[in-house]
Amino acid sequence: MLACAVALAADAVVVSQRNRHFNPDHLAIAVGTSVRVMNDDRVTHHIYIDSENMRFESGEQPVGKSIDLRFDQAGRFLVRCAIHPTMRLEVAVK
Ligand SMILES: [Cu+2]
Repeated sequence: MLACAVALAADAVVVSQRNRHFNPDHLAIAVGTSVRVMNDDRVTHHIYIDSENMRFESGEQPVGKSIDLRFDQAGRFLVRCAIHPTMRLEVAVK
């Protein structure tokens, strides 16, 4: 079972951006997990996290570009897009 837990933590989780939504838009992951956010949309995105214990800013994320986010702290984080304010990806890390 330990090997299984380690494999889970090391696996990259992939989130797609399509039609100006994150899919999936909720994640529950272990501390240390990387999340790859892939722009499968037809428009540029610009993702950011602005929380007390994690700040991130992707800059322009053109179509086809992926961004890797690594969550090293437990907590709940909201990934948003600076261009499309309705885009929300909730990430629960524990
Ligand atoms: Cu966007």
